[in-house]
Amino acid sequence: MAVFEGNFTLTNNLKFAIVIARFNDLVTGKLIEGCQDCLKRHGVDPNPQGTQVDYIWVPGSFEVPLMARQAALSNRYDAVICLGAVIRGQTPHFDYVAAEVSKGIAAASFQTGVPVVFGILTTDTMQQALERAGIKSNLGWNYAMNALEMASLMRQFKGNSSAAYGVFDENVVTTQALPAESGRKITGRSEIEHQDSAHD
Ligand code: INI
Repeated sequence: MAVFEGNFTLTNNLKFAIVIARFNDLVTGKLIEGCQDCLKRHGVDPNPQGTQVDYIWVPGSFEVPLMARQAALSNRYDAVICLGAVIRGQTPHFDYVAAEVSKGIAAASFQTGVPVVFGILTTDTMQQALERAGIKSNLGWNYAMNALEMASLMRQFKGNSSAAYGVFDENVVTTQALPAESGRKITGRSEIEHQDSAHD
């Protein structure tokens, strides 16, 4: 038997997408800085002109899951980091937006087999959000750590022939009925990749 565990050192080949909501960009801009700082200190080049990190901007947190899923399906990234800030004080829609974005991000990860990190702050006030985005601590750093760990864990798991990766992945995909719009039954990872590349 084996133990699988992510590490934070073999990072120079890892690739990430960061999907960021513009809404509350005072907060999300700070989360990006925390992410970049963490990635850089662990050997990942966060430069958008470089080869390791792409940045995808969307209007608000509600739109994050769609682009996270697209990024995961593109087969370009080891992990996707989602950044947003949903603040209760600003809208009666808080509960709807917060619920949809959390469900959507979980679905994007399960459906694609790619780690998708939930980096959406849900707070009562702007003050609380800012405290988590740099004033007290910066959770952007933690989200990047989660992405590094999951990216390296997935690489190890896929690379180990004794791990039942294909069976595991096939179960996840078929039970999540992905993607509904295709009208085709998806039976495994290779077919998802094939289907996605047809849209590129
Ligand atoms: N989007 C956020 O990211 N955070 C919020 O706090 C927020 N509020 O307060 O409404 C918000 N709304 C926009 C939403 O995410 C969508 O962009 C919009 O509804 C269009 O689909």
